[in-house]
Amino acid sequence: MVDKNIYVTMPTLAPLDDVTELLKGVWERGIMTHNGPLVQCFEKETAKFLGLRNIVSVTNGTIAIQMAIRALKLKGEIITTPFTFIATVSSIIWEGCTPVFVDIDPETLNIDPSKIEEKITEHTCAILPVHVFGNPCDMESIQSIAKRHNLKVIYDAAHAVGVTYKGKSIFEYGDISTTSFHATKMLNTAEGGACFATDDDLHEKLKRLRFFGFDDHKDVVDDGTNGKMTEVHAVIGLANLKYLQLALDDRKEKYMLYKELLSQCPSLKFQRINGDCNYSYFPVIFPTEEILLEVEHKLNEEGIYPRRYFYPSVNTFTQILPYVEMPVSEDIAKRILCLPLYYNLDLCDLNRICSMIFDMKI
Ligand code: T4K
Repeated sequence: MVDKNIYVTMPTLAPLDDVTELLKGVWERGIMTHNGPLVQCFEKETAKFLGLRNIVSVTNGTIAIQMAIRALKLKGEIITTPFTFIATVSSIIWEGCTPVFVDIDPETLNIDPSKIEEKITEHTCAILPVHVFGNPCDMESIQSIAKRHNLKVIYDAAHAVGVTYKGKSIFEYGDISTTSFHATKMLNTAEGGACFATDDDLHEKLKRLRFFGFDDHKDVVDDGTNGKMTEVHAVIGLANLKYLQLALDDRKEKYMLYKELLSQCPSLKFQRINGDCNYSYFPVIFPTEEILLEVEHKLNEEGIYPRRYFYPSVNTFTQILPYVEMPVSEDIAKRILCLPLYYNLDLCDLNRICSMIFDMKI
């Protein structure tokens, strides 16, 4: 049954024939996992596309963050943003560290570097910012704060596949960057993710960590986990990788069209992009939560389902964390809505969504 509703996103999928062709090889070899040939090929081809040397593919973007924390042997407080998906923060907690929130910049929606130093204590071991919606953080400021205080930096780049910053891949900044290849991301392996270390020893360590901590001789030399990507996920990734540039170009075109059309509504605000972006989401900031809810309701009536990424602000999850006020993040979280944006989104539907919002005269 074909679902005619329009959701916030849909995976960009290669033609099924591309996938079955690759799957045949998996069936013939019978190698399903444990760093098989297609996982290695996926890593090589993805690294080539992104202009990178080091990539360690893993099972998802959450385990990628956990492995990064473990690889850097972090203990104590990790400074992060409250305007993110819960996985950023739960990974910190799962690794036995304490998340310490720093509020965001209301324009870029990324962590506000001018507020980081006041949160640094003798227990702070790292900064873990997020490139929210693929928008690069102010990495110069973050790196210089980290250097001054001898802190590690992990960038949660779950949204940032394909983003470059100052001429190189965004994954080449900090000590480690992590990403997600979840079905909803720019490049998807259904479930999947990766770690990108800027140091070769760390890269080798991450490879061991994803494989129970084994070295090449099957000695356990690190405190590892099971983070291995399977051959089937690598098949999906390899097939989709061929269409990544097409998807990136398409996404940018649609983002720009949305922005042009919605700029006619003077009260709407958009994320300020810091240089390059992959335009993986189209977030709109409404003047009030009431107006957002009215727009959401009207779109829902037409079978259109935008999403409130990220709502509520993560610092308000009091079941798992003590509440600390984060006024900017809490305010933005209430007023932000991501409109449908994906490769198969029909331009007529995009125009229709914009007209519906425009007609509300907000
Ligand atoms: N860091 C950040 C900053 C993140 O945003 C995320 C994940 C992570 C870390 C962790 O990475 P992973 O461990 O997930 O690899 C989604 C994703 O599950 C999650 O990956 C993502 N961020 C988060 C922002 O969004 P939901 O709750 O929106 O998923 P769901 O099922 O409601 O899907 C949204 C829409 O996408 C649906 O309305 C329809 C469409 N869809 C979804 C799936 C799963 C499809 O068309 N096909 C599908 O298979 O979480």
